[in-house]
Amino acid sequence: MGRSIGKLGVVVIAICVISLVGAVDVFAAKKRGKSKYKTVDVSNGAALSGVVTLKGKAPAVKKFEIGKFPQPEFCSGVDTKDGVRVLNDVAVGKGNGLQDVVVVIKGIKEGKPYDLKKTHVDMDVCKFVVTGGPSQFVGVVSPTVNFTVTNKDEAPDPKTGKVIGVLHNPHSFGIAPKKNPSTMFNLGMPEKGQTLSFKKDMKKIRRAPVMKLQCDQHEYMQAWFRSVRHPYYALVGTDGAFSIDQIPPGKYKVIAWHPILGEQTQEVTFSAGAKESVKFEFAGK
Ligand SMILES: [Cu+2]
Repeated sequence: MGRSIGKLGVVVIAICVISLVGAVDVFAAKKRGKSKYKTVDVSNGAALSGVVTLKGKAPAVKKFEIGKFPQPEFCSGVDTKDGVRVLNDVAVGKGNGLQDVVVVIKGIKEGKPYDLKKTHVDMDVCKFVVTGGPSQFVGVVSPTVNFTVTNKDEAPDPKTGKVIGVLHNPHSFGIAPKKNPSTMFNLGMPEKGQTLSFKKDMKKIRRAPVMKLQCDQHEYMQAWFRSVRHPYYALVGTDGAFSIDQIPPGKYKVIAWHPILGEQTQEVTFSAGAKESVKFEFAGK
């Protein structure tokens, strides 16, 4: 029975397998190509400037009893009063400027160079500090860009008095609309000076536009990130203002995203060399 396939059968099966592997390969390449950004010369590009503001009062700050979490003495070194650690996750600056907002022009496939090298976060006095500015609470991530975290904390051990590293446990979640948050990485970091790199895990952000970072030891340690695939984004300054240049002419959706207040979209048409401006206003209480 086993011999009944014969030589012709083996050849046919081999051809089928080769074609199938080839087809999968072509499909994967197409998929990769679709999301890949290309650098090209942008002559006479357009520019966008704008401001993001909050109308009304900011929601109340989040409060945490510092004594409920490990190393309360050391961790009360920042943002803490009378035993209460404060997380100000809707911060407003000059002229009601809303801080910690990422503005992204969507759908640009080619244009000016994209030079995001990495995203780095320090854990400093039990606080996530997003480096590179202007926000320390919000940053950007990309599926192809490394994400690194450094633990800068040490404190006396409550039992022995010996100075040891403060254990932090950075835990990140990919957050997509209508889906439950899913873990991207989750690792304990007990040593001062320890740096971990999460490059592979960042690929998971392809399925979610937003990443939340929290510490499983200290709930008040939180930071947020928006996924970007090209250089046409900006983080607003402490006054809520931003600008983006060298935009290839075209009609695009511009989004303003705040981790707590959500997302707004406006459509903007850019002609060559034009200077456009937009205003985003989020509603407070
Ligand atoms: Cu921690």
